[in-house]
Amino acid sequence: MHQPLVAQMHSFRYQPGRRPSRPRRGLPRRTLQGMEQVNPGPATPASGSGADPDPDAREGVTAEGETTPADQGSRPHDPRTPAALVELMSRDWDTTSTFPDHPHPAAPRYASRRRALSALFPGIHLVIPTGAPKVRANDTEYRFRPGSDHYWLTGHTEPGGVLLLRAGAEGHQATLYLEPRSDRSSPAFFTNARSGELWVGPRRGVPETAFLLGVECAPLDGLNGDVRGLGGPVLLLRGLDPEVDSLVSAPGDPSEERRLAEELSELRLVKDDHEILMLERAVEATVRGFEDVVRALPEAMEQGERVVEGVFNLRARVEGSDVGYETIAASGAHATILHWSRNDGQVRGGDLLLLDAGVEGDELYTADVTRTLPVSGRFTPDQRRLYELVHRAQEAAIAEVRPGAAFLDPHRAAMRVLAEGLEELGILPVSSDKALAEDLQAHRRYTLHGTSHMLGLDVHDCAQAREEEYRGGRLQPGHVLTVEPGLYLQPDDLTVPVGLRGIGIRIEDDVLVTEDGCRVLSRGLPTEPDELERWMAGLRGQDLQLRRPLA
Ligand SMILES: [Mn+2]
Repeated sequence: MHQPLVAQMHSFRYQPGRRPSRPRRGLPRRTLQGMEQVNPGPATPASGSGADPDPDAREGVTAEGETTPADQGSRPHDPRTPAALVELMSRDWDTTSTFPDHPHPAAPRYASRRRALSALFPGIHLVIPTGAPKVRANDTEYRFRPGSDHYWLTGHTEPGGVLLLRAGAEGHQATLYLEPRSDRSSPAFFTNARSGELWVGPRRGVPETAFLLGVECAPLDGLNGDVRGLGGPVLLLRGLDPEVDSLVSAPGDPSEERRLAEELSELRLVKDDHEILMLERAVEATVRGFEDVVRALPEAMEQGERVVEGVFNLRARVEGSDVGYETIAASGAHATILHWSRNDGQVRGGDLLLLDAGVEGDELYTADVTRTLPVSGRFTPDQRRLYELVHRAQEAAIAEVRPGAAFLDPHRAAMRVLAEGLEELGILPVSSDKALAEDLQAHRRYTLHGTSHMLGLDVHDCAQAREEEYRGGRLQPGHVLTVEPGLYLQPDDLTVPVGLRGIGIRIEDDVLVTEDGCRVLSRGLPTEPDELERWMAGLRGQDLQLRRPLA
């Protein structure tokens, strides 16, 4: 039986009819009737009210022997369910169908992606899981986010799904395995807190998903037998769902299995028109999130970086699925810490606030944008000098983005500008030419990271693509990448003039490679320093406006 890992843990820990009992010390406990009674132990049958000494027990709850066997997914604090209640709950529901009205408009696109993958692996069965829910603490989980490759191939969004592409004489036959509905046709709809529809809301079932997404679907519990029954080689996208991982043994040569992840990443490098539209929408929502943050700066100066994160993330929930990655709300010297996402510091009037954040839209494509803002609305002369240097580096990098350019050309252009600027500031210990040499890279003490990565369903998209197709490859129309040079002068760096220490600046835009050059998708947020100050001044005094602008 295949179940997501967490479900398996539940069923392992809490067997039907056997609630784990708390440690008992055998001391007399007061019953409801005020009688002293020695703990009767879990095997003692209850006999009317007051007989069960468990304070969690409620009136009407009967002995363990009468507990429904369908309570898989119940937690220790849930009341036990008598058979009579199961019977009562199981009848008198309106059975009007909730079948989808029409197939998903993107269904043909998912099918053609599966065909493209199929063509690369003739005669090899492919297994692509979406992943299981992840535990946050105890019995609470993070909100589920589908695995990007699985989603890209199916459009399926529910946890635990597995796509099987069965190799045959004429390509692959696709089957999407998913958990059937836990609807009112079985008591689990109210006894299973993990998947019962009274607890988690209606889900899409097997026939509904097959109709909606245009792919053959089957119940998840058939996966195990079907995978074991496959003849011939099987490749699995490993690391997403531990239980599926255990179904397929790794091939002797690990590069065989890696090839599946590589090919998927490489197929996702060039975005189609719809993907570009989704990225544009995510960027537009992100622009509004940055506007929200500027409006909230007075509050942030009272309550700190948490306000910045919270306000941006509110926009992400209002307009999309979530944030595409942990928001970085880094004020003052926190801006020199690349992945500052604790966001629990202060925001002071003279600080620069580095905000690196992206809305992930309803179809899971994410923006990834950074602006570095003077909290007061005006740069100090030192801040402006450094900001202008990073801005020049970013302009030089964007000028290199065009079809046929090396992926690293924008990075090299940005590093040249930054190294020369650091030399002029007297910070580099050697000349910029020497610093830029492959065997030294001295400027990187202050620039730290690469300038670009691909962007799409994942913030660091297509991460498994081979070197020669990505980092060492050439840009093509339909690539979407970030351009994000930064300068980070650590507060404790003795090579930096005292007045410049603790300043961190990054400017990041999302850029689409077009037929003849590029288009900056995030132009809605200014980067030039005077424009940035004017943009901030224009938002000053405005209240938060959560409504989406009318299209
Ligand atoms: Mn980025």
